[in-house]
Amino acid sequence: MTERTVVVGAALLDAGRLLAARRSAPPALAGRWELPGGKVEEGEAPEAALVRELREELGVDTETVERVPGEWPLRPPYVLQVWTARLCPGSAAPAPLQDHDALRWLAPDEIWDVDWLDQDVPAVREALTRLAAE
Ligand code: 9L3
Ligand code: MG
Repeated sequence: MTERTVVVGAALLDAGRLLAARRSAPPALAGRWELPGGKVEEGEAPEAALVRELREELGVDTETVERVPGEWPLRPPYVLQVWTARLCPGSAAPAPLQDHDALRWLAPDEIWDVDWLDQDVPAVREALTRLAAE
């Protein structure tokens, strides 16, 4: 039995801004904002899962930069881990292709303007300290 499944989220940073994505599903989470990402598959490295999820969900080419320290509980058995990431040169701009219906690049003073998923708030707070160092 798998007792713990990692969900990876991206603090995608560009020009001193953080990307926030508004979920369109499931109904319980729709309308709330998150760090985009998803479940790590069996045998997949978390950083590879994150690059794959961002390609699927947003149509972008990215690379992970560093792990944001910490791990946050989601609905069991899921836990959230977060990496900072950046767009590769020549990547398309992010677009809400699946699971999202809006995207925003947030400057540090706009971070709390969106209604983040409760479970993402501590991760966003940590990511914000990295945004200030950009
Ligand atoms: N989740 C929470 N915060 C996040 C992400 C990427 C995911 N930043 C939660 C929502 C779902 C579960 O993890 O309940 C799996 O995510 P997804 O595969 O639906 O994106
Ligand atoms: Mg997802």
